Amino acid sequence: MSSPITAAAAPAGTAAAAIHAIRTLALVGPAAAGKTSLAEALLVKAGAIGAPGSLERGTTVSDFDPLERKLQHSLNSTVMHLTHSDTRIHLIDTPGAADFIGQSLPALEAVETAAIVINAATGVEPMAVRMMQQAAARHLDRLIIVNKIDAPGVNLPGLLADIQAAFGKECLPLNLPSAGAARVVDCFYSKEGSADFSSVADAHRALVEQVVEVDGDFVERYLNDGDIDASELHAPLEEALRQGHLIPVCFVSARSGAGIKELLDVVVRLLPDPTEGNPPDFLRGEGEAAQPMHATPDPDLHVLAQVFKVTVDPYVGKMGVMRVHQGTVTKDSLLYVGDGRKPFKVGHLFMLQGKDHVEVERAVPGDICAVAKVDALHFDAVLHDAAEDDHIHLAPLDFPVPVHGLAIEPKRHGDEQRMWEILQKLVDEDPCLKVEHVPATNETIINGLGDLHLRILLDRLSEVHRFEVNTRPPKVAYRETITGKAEAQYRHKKQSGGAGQFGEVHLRVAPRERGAGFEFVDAVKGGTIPGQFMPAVEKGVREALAAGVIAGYPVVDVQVTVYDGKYHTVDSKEIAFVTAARKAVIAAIQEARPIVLEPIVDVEISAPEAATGDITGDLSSRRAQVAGTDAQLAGLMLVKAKAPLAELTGYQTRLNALTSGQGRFSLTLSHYEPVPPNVQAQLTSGHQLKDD
Ligand SMILES: Nc1nc2c(ncn2[C@@H]2O[C@H](COP(=O)(O)OP(=O)(O)O)[C@@H](O)[C@H]2O)c(=O)[nH]1
Ligand SMILES: [Mg+2]
Repeated sequence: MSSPITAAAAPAGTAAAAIHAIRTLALVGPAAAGKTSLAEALLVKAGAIGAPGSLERGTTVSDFDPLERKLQHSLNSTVMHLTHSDTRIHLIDTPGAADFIGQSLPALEAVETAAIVINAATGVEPMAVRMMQQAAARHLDRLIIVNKIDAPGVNLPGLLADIQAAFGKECLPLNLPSAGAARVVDCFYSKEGSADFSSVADAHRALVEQVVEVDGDFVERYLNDGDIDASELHAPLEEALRQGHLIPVCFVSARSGAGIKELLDVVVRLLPDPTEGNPPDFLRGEGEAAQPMHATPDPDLHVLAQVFKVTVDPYVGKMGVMRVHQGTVTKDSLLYVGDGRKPFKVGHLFMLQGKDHVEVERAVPGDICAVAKVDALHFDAVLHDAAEDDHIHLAPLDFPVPVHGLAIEPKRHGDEQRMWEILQKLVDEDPCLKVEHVPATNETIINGLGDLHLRILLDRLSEVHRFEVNTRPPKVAYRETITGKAEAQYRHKKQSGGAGQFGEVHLRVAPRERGAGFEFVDAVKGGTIPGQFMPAVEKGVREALAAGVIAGYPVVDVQVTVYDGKYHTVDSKEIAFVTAARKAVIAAIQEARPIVLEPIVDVEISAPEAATGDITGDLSSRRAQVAGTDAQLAGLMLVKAKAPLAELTGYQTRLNALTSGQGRFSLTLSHYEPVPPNVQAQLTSGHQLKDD
């Protein structure tokens, strides 16, 4: 079946040649590896900016946000571009802290190559491992950049061995540090030169042998001739990168400038253009029925672009940053947002240089550009110019589920609506932030990935939006259930003036399996409650269960069987049966050995090995069951446990104290369990049923 997206549309143009002169690169990896500094060094070397800015003064192209300046940390991804050897390079700098992975992961949707930046001074860190895995899962070409080779006391040969141990033997240097890391020497095109360790000849041979392996003909030639000139290896090299059969390693110092020019050359000469990477996994259709679909990096086809970043500025409005995968976007383009029925006109098209916008005429496949003031834009939206094409989307990213909750309310009464609107904007910018209203506890909860994540959100509320809020730990979403069976009946009878109210309900309650939910059974025989009143009976039962009986939390996992009752031809009204059913079920539950259930979560704590004993000891005092510990890279230990969520209020503060701020943890809901008797006594004491 031919679709308008894949059928040729616009007349053939000349932009095709331009596509081969585009490269896209995301700088990912741990915080403080020097990604932002590296981006700045690359921009300066290529002449895109005059002089390097200063991280300390907040004048770098990336890290321009006032909060980034205050914290000296990237919090957002930043899009930049430069030109080197007539090739346009789109660069995305990303934050390294795990709490901001909602900003760094989407960068992988916009590029052919993920550059994992490793800090030579601290070695292979967990974030490098995580991003390496995520990039592999997206079938991206991968490049390792070892930064800070100038730093005192670094052991670069040891680090290279660690990199190969962590990511495989396919991690091979394209260049080697030389002259005491003052510069680097190429070992792909050349076979000689002197390096600080290893040898250029050995590194060259290792590279060529790895590259030819993807093509039998080249293997044969190599075996016959003993060498193949690097200039002939372009095609197999691209293939090796696509297959992950080669992960090149480059050495640089963003500070001294060593290896920066060489890195630009590598990007232009060896990294894939938009036609040479693995095509992104687009899907067409919904759910199970979705079919894989290929975007073709051809400027003359219909437009297919994907929004991987949204910013909502209080003054400029909503801006969507997109990667063009197919077709050509111009200021005159009419683009549909996903399944939307009304296209918007692009109007102004920008390329970004950090916070600065440069207006451009067109963007072709491989380009990263932005449109502003389009409210319908949202993270992950696919933009296209064929009205008939529906449900095109990229395979979703593997975002962690945010469960660090904080209850939030406006300082000023009556500002609830405005708070909700501002929160919605912040949530729009970060796929790992969620805001929800929890009816069970009547709270607005913001959920993020960690303490820092939420702290930044609150800073933004007050500093950017000038909105003051109160926060507190969210109430724990306890539940109630029963452990025995019971029966009860209730007659509701009221005589007021002329018409009366009459309804009588007899029912039984029985426990159901945990997680089985609520079941309502109508076992009335002989019309003692006429069928027309059964919905009212069920409504009364549901109302009572939702409001809770012994502690004010929803009652779950019960079966309620209504088996008898009485009615009155004149005075029976729906409202009478609602009330009778509510009172009957409350009475029955009170007799059925009711208990309170609490959420139990799976906790995973990553912390320095030395703190393991303190952490497990502390967990035990929180009624947790430690399930095990796993050694991780770089002296870290992963502790897994199951714990009552109620015991983890403010846990990050405690973990910080136990690990000098090094510990991180994540939570996921496991199941519900009865609370211990003393906790139950606490939760039920003073609870009063609402009477009417
Ligand atoms: N010695 C040395 N320090 C560097 C280098 N690159 C960055 N830094 C420093 O490392 C720290 C973190 O840099 P930054 O660019 O913010 O790292 P990011 O978190 O990965 O973006 C800053 O203090 C930089 O000055 C380098 O090549 N050598
Ligand atoms: Mg940074």
